[in-house]
Amino acid sequence: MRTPVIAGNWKMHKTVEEAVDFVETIQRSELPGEVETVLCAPFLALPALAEKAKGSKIGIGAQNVHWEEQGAYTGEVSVPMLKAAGVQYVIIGHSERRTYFAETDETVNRKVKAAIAGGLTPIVCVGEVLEERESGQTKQVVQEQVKKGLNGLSSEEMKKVIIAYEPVWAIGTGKASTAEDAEEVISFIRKTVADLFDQQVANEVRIQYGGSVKPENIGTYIAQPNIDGALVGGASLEPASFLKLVEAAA
Ligand code: G2H
Repeated sequence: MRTPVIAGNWKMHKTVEEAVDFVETIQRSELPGEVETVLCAPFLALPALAEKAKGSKIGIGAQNVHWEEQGAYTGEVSVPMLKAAGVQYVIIGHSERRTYFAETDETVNRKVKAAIAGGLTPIVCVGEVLEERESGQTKQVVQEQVKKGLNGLSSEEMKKVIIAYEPVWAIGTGKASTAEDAEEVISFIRKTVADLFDQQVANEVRIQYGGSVKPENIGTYIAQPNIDGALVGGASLEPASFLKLVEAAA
């Protein structure tokens, strides 16, 4: 009932030319219609990618955004700027931004609200660090991130959000969470959404897994009833690997 989303998070990889080459390569293959396919690229590549992907099954996303529309915020990019460039999605609150750029649940919340108000689909990342997992706090941590990050949204707004559960210890480490563990946390996140909003919203909202997803393991995640696709870093950088991920989700 929920359309799975496979989103590549290229992080700080690819020049404009490399990004365009990538899209041209994957456009030579038939993408399955029943999977929402998204590429989240560095800002510089976004206008060219959005132009290339226009009218195709590929959606284009940014990896960050500011909550104000304009102003004296050196180095930042706003929702209307992304919209004008043809961007449709934005990753918000990735753990790398929380860790290296001091993002908090409060800034995540402002960004989510701005994204939705401006017509972008937010992909909101939550996840625990290793010490939190080892001390049994995973559910408490993700519940807090979901509550604060999505605070104040209406049910209709919440249905537009995509949540990505990314255990921080599994990111780029090759140590993926098992599909069963990811399913347990993701079904808990869905229950949290039901408690905060209502059951219908919880049934509709897409929740992805992220953290060392590869063509070899994606099938195990997709097979879980509550996992609606993946947010993929390293394995999204090569067209052949990315295509395998999309095909596996169909
Ligand atoms: C988690 C993920 C993409 P990777 O950050 O968001 O990266 O697949 O390389 O672990």
